[in-house]
Amino acid sequence: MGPTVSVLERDPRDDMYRILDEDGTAVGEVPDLEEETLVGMYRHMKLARHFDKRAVSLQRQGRMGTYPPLSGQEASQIGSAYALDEDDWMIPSYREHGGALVRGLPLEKTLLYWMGHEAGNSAPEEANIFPVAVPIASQIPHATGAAWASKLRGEDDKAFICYFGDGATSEGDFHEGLNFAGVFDTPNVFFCNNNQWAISVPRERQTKSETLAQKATAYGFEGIQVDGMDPLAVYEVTREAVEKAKDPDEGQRRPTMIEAVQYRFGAHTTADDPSVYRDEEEVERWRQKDPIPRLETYLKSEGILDDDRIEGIQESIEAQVADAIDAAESTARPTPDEMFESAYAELPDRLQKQYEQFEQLREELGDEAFLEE
Ligand SMILES: Cc1ncc(C[n+]2csc(CCOP(=O)(O)OP(=O)(O)O)c2C)c(N)n1
Ligand SMILES: [Mg+2]
Repeated sequence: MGPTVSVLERDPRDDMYRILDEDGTAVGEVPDLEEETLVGMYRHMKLARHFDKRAVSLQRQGRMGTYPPLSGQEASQIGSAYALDEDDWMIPSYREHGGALVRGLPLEKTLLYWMGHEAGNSAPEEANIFPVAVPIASQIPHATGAAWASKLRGEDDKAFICYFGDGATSEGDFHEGLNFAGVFDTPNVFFCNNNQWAISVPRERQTKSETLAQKATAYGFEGIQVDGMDPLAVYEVTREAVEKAKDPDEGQRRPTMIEAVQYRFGAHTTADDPSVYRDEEEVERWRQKDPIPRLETYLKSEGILDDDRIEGIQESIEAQVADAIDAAESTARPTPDEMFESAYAELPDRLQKQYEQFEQLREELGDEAFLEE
């Protein structure tokens, strides 16, 4: 049971919605979840954090091409993914490996993707997840379109949650996607990960609006700002938004925009050096809000977790990540012609010609000639 007054009906410029404060004390109504579900959330957050650490290390050792770290963003990813029903759809950006894992995308696939394998892009069918979208905001109109298609089919049992960053709100695709969703009243949840930075561009340079959430008002539906480092608050607002998308009350609009206020602790990707544009002091300030110790303290204070169980969880996630790395690294490396295989069902003439030319060069020069020194 959620609060009696929908949290979504708050003014998006009010203080952001929060359930756990920064030291893990409950300051709002805790969602009525089974203890094991709460432990599951905690485990997934720890797993995402450990995976992240190992993935950055693999990239540094030359065992992976590039990688976008998620540390700091676990509460938003895991809290929102836990709020979805099985038939809902997730439309991610490129940093959503934690949320994707909850949906059933194995860690091995995420590793394969960033190692350059096409196989990393094919999710298990039952996971209901779109492929990674790298062009900023391009996934937003796709999410609106998919939700609209579902509505036109009269399905009424699926919500479509779309993730994007603060930087994406400056793109035309953001406006088009949300405007269309408002007009056609599509079953969407637009989940903005406001992590304060778009690579080196700070949030203040994206918009003069006081909040990003209030942009929803212009599109005619609700927007809410939530503490994105509080997994319980993220769960609650996403749950309400998902329910409303599928089953709105009289006079309610289906779409919602959630602005989850958070911080990425690491670099934008392994190709970025954040020390050139932000102070260590700022990072330290946000580290005080770390979602993992916050949930851990709360669960311990409720007697749901103790040190022994935490140790067991840590051991099991380390083994799980090690297995995923072994599986990914023992997959045969992709062959160069795979580049041409999956973008089109039938290659357009232009690409067919490039493909033939490429094959000819491979035959003449050998694959070694294409490798970097
Ligand atoms: C259309 C487009 N323009 C530029 C880029 C290069 N680029 C990659 S990530 C990024 C910043 C995105 O910031 P934000 O939307 O806040 O997402 P975050 O990575 O912080 O989650 C940019 C400009 C891109 N991928 N696509
Ligand atoms: Mg950002």
